[in-house]
Amino acid sequence: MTLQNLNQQFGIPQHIEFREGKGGLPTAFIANSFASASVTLYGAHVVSYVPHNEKDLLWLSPLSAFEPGKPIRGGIPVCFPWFGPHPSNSQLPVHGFARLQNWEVTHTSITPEKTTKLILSLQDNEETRALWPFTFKLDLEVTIGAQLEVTLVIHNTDNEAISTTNSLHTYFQVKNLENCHIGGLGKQVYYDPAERDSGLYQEELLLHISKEENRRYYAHIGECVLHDPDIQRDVHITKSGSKVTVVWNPWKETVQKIGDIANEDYLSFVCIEQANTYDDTIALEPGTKHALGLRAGILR
Ligand code: TA6
Repeated sequence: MTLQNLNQQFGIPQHIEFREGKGGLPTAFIANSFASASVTLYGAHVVSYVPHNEKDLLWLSPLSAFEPGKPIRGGIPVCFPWFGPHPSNSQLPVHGFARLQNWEVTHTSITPEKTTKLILSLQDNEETRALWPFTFKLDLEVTIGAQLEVTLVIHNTDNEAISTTNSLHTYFQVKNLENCHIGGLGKQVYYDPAERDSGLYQEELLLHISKEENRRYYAHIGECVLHDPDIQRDVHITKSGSKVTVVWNPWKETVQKIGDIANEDYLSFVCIEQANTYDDTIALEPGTKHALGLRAGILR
């Protein structure tokens, strides 16, 4: 659909407009009395969410590609139908194909609370069926208000049961990660892939990151709070439909192997991801669905 058609069918004056964004990608630009945000149709990728008078909650790498076939680095990548490397075929795209597909706009509206809602959808196609032989439909529902709300709804439209791991791989922006703490993960158990996913225990209440971390808290359903003292803000992050929370930062050595993150930028973000993986793999019978939700906002 052309940008003109998108605006005719789904544009809402003073709320949502479709324009070319970075790399010329068709992008939904949302602005209302609470915040502004942008979402690319490629990947259904929320690339920015800026509450009024605040800095962006999300981090977007200045070195990110914005071109079909490559994932966007930052914002909220949608990982589906597998999280991380494919379990048996390392040739297949890491974190699945959803972030590499063009999604369609299927709904826009103003809610009774005057927030703005956008739904992007993806159905199986020849390319996805070559990688994963099932029919499915995904809806990514994004609501922009005083908080950012994102829900990934996975519909099994196949005649067979499907099984998927997935995540909202959210990159939060911070001023300097060395000064930040994450609350809500104390006294929790986690796996670390570098330790062969052996179970580890976080004794301390606040997590302070001072090295590469890839913690998969596999029984965590509660809130996380990202404390950023340098900009005096606490970002509250809650979720639904997920029992796994992942905290990832590559730190100064591994970042040098990642082409689309500048070496010094590892201190500008931390990923706090809402995931379904390990024992929380989602099995869906034909005709059923699962919703994975994220809500993030600033409380002072
Ligand atoms: O969720 C953490 C993780 O799986 C890490 O292992 C790291 O590879 C990261 O995601 C980024 O993956 P990407 O494919 O976007 O480079």
